Amino acid sequence: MSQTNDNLYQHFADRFPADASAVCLDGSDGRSLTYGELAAQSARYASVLASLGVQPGDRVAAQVDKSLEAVCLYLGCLRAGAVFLPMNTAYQQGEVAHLLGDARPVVFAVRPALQAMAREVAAGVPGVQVLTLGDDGSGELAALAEAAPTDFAPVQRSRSDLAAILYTSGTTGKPKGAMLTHGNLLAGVSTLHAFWRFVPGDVLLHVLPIFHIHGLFVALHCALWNGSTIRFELRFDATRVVRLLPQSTVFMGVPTHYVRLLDEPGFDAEACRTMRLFVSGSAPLLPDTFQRFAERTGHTILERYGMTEGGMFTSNPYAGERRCGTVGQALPGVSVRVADEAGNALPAGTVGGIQVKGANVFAGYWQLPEKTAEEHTADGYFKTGDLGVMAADGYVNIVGRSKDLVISGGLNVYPKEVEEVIDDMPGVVESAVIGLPHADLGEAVTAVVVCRPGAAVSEADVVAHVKARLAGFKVPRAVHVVEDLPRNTMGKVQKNLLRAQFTA
Ligand code: MLC
Ligand code: AMP
Repeated sequence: MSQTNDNLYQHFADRFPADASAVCLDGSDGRSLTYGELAAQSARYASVLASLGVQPGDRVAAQVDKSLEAVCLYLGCLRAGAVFLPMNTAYQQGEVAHLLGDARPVVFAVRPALQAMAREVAAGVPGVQVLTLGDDGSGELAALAEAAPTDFAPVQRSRSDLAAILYTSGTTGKPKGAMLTHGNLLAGVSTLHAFWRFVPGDVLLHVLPIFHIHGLFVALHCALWNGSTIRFELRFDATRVVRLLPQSTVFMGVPTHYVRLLDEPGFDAEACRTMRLFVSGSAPLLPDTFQRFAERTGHTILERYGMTEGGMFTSNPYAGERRCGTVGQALPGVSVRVADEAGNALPAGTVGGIQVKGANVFAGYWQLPEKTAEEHTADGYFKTGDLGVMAADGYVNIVGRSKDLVISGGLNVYPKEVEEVIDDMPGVVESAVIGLPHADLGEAVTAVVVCRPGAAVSEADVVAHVKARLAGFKVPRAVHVVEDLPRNTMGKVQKNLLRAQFTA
């Protein structure tokens, strides 16, 4: 009996439109790919990876711009049975070095402009081959793909085989690799596709980066599963979005996108006349944004909640009440509970840790079995680090985080990582990094710094120092120099007091 192939690509391909000339990716740079071309191009990338020695289970890292090629490389990885490791294009040398050293990829695809840096980093990582990939069909990988065959049978994969590793930071400041299997991604996309009622003819307006789960595993996957046309915006531009909405039916974004759309004069019910769904997530959607959006457009944003370690956990309903300030109820197939540390579910209305379990929840942290065990309860629930309250009818409110985390424009910034960089500056004794309310970004990274007596460390010095070492979105938007940091009797810095002191 032949074995089912649970390679995620095979499942996508089984659902691609019968008409191979149907448009899949319609890029904002004027380039596009039909479903037939997507199948042929991703086969070429799979062939190239195999010819470079990539075996099933090997990692393939990519720090490339959002592009048609980036999607084909991703799908090529799946087809070749490789494990895809996407990186934020804003990551600096030190951040890239950690990921490469930890994941040990066989191939590292990089933007042509950054190849010198990539090659320098890769020189310290045995076995990695660096190849360039531009966003316009240029680069070494694209040239190899050009000459490769357009057929490649997807490598046999079971649901428990790894499909991707996405790095996510933690309280230790060092990013850990969340391992996602073909089965995790299949469970995620099939649930969301049904729950959000995708229909033939849906057109997704895609504005998110594709190196995080929101843009890659939520938005792109749902559209591919549906065989939809994707208006593929290489960057978010609110004015363009308003222009493209009348040719689209579904939009997914972070709250900052919605705040910026509301600032657009032409954004109204007429611009949204063909739309059937607006989804928000990755950061809290403020009630003010939710309400103003409804008044302006007549649409109620559907807020959902999830995490790199498992995709989506809860969602407001498609047809029922989309309750403002909540992230909805557990998705089908996902168990969500609000519990104490020991894993005892708490009564409705009580604040506790949000814990989740389901086929979409990850397979653990790459080569960190102890950390994986620490983050799970004895009965197999993953501890998200988010604090919430569940109502009697299952709607969840996220009320805070037990993890020390700032979310800026939908991107996570772990204070510890920024503090370590600032503390290394000559003249600095210590620092505390906090998130303060910000109208556009939700939260703004803010540093509070204690200097050595007589040392002159300015805001500009701190900003320049961090900017040279970490991705731009982690750079403090404001720096306050203080005499000392408030501490509790245990010696722990009281960040709540700092937040209160510096909130305008
Ligand atoms: C960019 N910059 C940011 C920033 N994004 N600063 C703080 N926070 C951010 N999020 C800085 C850059 O470093 C640069 O600084 C300047 O802003 C302009 O850069 P840009 O690239 O032109 O910015 P812009 O296009 O305005 O980007 C804003 C944004 C983007 C909101 C469109 O950040 C974005 O796409 N966010 C979505 C992230 C996302 O996909 N999150 C999902 C993660 S998955 P300088 O100094 O160089 O000028 C997840 C799970 C889940 O969370 O539930 O979904
Ligand atoms: P990441 O680790 O980048 O995947 O980010 C996941 C985190 O984003 C979660 O643990 C939450 O803290 C936060 N998050 C995602 N969706 C929402 C939401 N709708 N409301 C509030 N926080 C959210």
